[in-house]
Amino acid sequence: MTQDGNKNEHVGEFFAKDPERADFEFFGRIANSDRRGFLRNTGLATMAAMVGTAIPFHRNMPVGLVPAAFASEDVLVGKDGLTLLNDRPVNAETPPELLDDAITPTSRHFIRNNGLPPEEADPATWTLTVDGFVDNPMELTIADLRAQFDVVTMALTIECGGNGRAFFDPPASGNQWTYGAVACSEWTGVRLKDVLEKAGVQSNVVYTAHYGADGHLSGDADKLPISRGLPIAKALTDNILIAFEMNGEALHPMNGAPLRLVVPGWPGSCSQKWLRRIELRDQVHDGPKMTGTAYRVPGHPVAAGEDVPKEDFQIIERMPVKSLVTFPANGAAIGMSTEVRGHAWSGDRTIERVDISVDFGSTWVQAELDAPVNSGAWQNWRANVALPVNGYYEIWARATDSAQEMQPFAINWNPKGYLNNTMHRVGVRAS
Ligand SMILES: Nc1nc2c(c(=O)[nH]1)N[C@H]1C(S)=C(S)[C@@H](COP(=O)(O)O)O[C@H]1N2
Ligand SMILES: [Mo]
Repeated sequence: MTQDGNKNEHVGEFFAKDPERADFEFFGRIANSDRRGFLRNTGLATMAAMVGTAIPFHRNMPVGLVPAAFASEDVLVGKDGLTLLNDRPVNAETPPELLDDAITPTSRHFIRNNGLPPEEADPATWTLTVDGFVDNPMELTIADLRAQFDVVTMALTIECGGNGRAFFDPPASGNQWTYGAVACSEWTGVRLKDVLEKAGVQSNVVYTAHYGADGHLSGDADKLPISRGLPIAKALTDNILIAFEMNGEALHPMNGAPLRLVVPGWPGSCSQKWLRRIELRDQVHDGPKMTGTAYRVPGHPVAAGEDVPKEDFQIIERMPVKSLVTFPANGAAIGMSTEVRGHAWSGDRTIERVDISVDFGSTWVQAELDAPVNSGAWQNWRANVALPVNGYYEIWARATDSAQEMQPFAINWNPKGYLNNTMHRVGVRAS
């Protein structure tokens, strides 16, 4: 698999091709002389999550052994039905029909890794450093966070900036996400704002910088895979969490255990996983994947395929208005009358309406739309559609947000394939 491979690969196939490498990539397991290799920490937790329970005899498992449970099912990376886009680093997305729940179960939350998850992720000894231009630099354990700040639970939407990249023409390099690099789980943690205020934000601060514990793909310990930040005004809004629980349980190892940021409505890359340090800076952060063309788009519309000078690129802030049809599934056979449902979201805004068409956009019906359960959560919608005669239909969904921005029909092309918020189309056969 190449970095920008189009081919989807299931974990079983990956193990079949090169079992020892697969074992290392997924579980960090390296064979010793008798082909045994200990599964430790994250690796063991990942495998246990993948099979759904503890593995009492894991010490006896030969390296490269395909757990039989994976071979027969579409099970991926501790997850349920995710599509693997890349194995190094591990990137996997969720088919839209598996995102039907109002709150995304952990097993269906996508995975976007830029590097290698840390080996050691012990919540008891993990610390978070807050430093830079602050009055009181702090080093906090997770127990300190729980004891010193309000602990809150919020449903928050994370969408990768590159979700929908697969549909750009000419194609853009990077993970070929289709629809499923988005999720809205329930996160428990403390507000970033409360922690920054306790540290004392100095008047010259303009940006945060986030540092995680994951390793660079090169193995070079001095290199970070990704370190991004936020304008300080955004960092001080009250729906950004430093989270230590996901859906009422410890974070999944691939989703940043034991501690991560969750910044709803902005590119997922702002939500640093395996969070070790937040630094306050007197200039815009310039860490890996903050500069050049990473998570940046031209500040003006460009023609498809156009060469854009580097200086025209600007950092992506809020994610645009978007919706997903989660029922029925693309390709489904349905009855003549069906409920259609899904979610809609727009960074830093609310959704005002969702319209559905079953006749290629000629006519639209307005869906019933729920308010967000809290600021930063996606909104659920549903509509009943009755179809006139047997045949093939496309269900289109189009969300409009509180600033009257509407999802486009055609992609606004950009060189790296970010921010694709075109309408979701689902093909069905009705009889
Ligand atoms: N430390 C660290 N944090 C990270 C990343 C990463 O590679 N390393 N990937 C980012 C990107 S690009 C996205 S889209 C989200 C994805 O979160 P998830 O893997 O929990 O779905 O995590 C972000 N946080
Ligand atoms: Mo991302």
